This record gives sequence, C-alpha cells and structure tokens, in this order.
Amino acid sequence: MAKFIVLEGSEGVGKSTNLALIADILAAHGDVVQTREPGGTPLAESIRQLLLSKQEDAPVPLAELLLMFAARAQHIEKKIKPALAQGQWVLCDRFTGSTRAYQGFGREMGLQAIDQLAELVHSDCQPDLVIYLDAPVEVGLQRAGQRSQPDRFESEKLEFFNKVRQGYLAQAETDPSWWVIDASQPLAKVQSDLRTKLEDWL
Ligand code: T5A
Repeated sequence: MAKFIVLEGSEGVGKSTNLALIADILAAHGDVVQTREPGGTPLAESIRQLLLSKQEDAPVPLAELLLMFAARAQHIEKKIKPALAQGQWVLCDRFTGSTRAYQGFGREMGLQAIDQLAELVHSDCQPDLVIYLDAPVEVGLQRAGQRSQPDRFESEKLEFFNKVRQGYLAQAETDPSWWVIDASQPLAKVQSDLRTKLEDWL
C-alpha cells in the first residue's frame, strides 16, 4: 500500500538532491507524488512566498507558525489526502517536523501550541516514515550558501540553526517513525545509505 514519506533536515543538507533518488526508488512500487512544504498547492505556494521573502513587515513568530499550518491545511486536503486515497505514494520535502524544529526550537515557541495545531490540522494524516538528513549546521549552510541570495530563514544566525538541529535530533530520538541519515558524508555515501535502508523497508 502506498505511504506518506517526509524528508526533513535543516538548510542545505541535501533534501531536494535526495528527493529525486527516493522518488526513483519508490517509482518501482507505484505512482509517486512529489511535493513540498510550505507549498504544494497554488494557495500554499503563495503563503510560502509570504513566509520566505524578506519584507519590512516580517511575520512575528505566532503569525509565522499559523501561516505554516494554514499552508499545511490546504496542502493536506487538496493534495496529500487525495493522492493517498488514489493509492499514490506521497513524498514531501518537509512537514510538521520542520515546524517543531524551526518554530518550536528555533523560535523557542515550545511544542504545546504546535502539537495542538497538528492535532487540529492533521490528526488523521501522519507520515508513515520521516527521513531526517542530519549534518552540522555549518556544513548545510555552506552548501546552501553556494547558491542564490539567502531567503528570510537562511538569513538567521548560527545559533538559530543550532537550536533547529537540536529540535530535529530530539524528535528523531523519541519517534520510531524517524530515521537519521548522516548527510555530512559525500553524496554517493549518503545515497547508498538511503537506498539500502529504503529498499530494506520497502
Ligand atoms: N520552514 C518550513 C519552517 O520554518 N517551518 C515549517 O513548518 C516548514 C515546513 C523552507 C524554509 O521554511 C522553513 C524552513 C526553511 O528555511 P526550503 O527551500 O524548503 O525552505 O528549505 P531549504 O532547507 O532552504 O532548502 P535547500 O534547498 O536550501 O536545502 P536542501 O534541499 O536540503 O539542499 P539541496 O539538496 O538543495 O542541496 C544544497 C547543495 O548541497 C549539495 C547540492 O548539490 C546543492 O548544491 N549537496 C551536497 N554536497 C556535498 N555532499 C553532499 N552529501 C551533498 N548533498 C547535497
């Protein structure tokens, strides 16, 4: 049966790069819908623009949190649930694990409100597997920095990203549906680790 798989990790660890490999492996098992958060539908992509762009009236942490869940609610109802109902695999770049790490730990909002919102928005739609790509913050930022202009999140300080990483590691420690892959390794090794684990799981 098709499942809902999420790829998590902080900036530049290689989520987009490895999404293609995972989609390829899954394709042997059925249709795959690739998507991302925030985003995945036209409305949710508009919310993504609001969240990532640098603007004078930047969202305060609570507005940021609510916008993440507004985008997620739209994405789940319009794209994730319909795909799963049609027997398609859903492969998503980020989900609520990101909210716990970035807003819960990075912005220090804690987990209580996030868990309440998660319950409201997707108590009936949880990932079957979360693949967390872990690397020291400096490694990811250096990789991400080789590309375009930093967005609003990428412009945060090192301390913010260290808290985000702690948030990810805390989730991976307590949730058995999470895998941790060492993404600081050369890409070929990251991909062979991913392939071995995933083919075994499938
Ligand atoms: N956000 C999101 C929240 O705060 N709360 C939430 O609830 C959600 C859902 C979204 C932002 O929103 C925030 C988090 C984010 O800041 P995004 O664009 O989806 O932004 O996320 P980013 O992490 O910014 O995406 P990136 O594209 O920067 O990172 P990736 O996808 O992890 O990295 P990737 O694959 O583009 O790789 C970066 C570079 O590294 C190379 C690649 O070739 C590429 O050049 N690379 C490697 N190089 C050497 N060795 C390896 N192993 C490599 N793997 C990749």
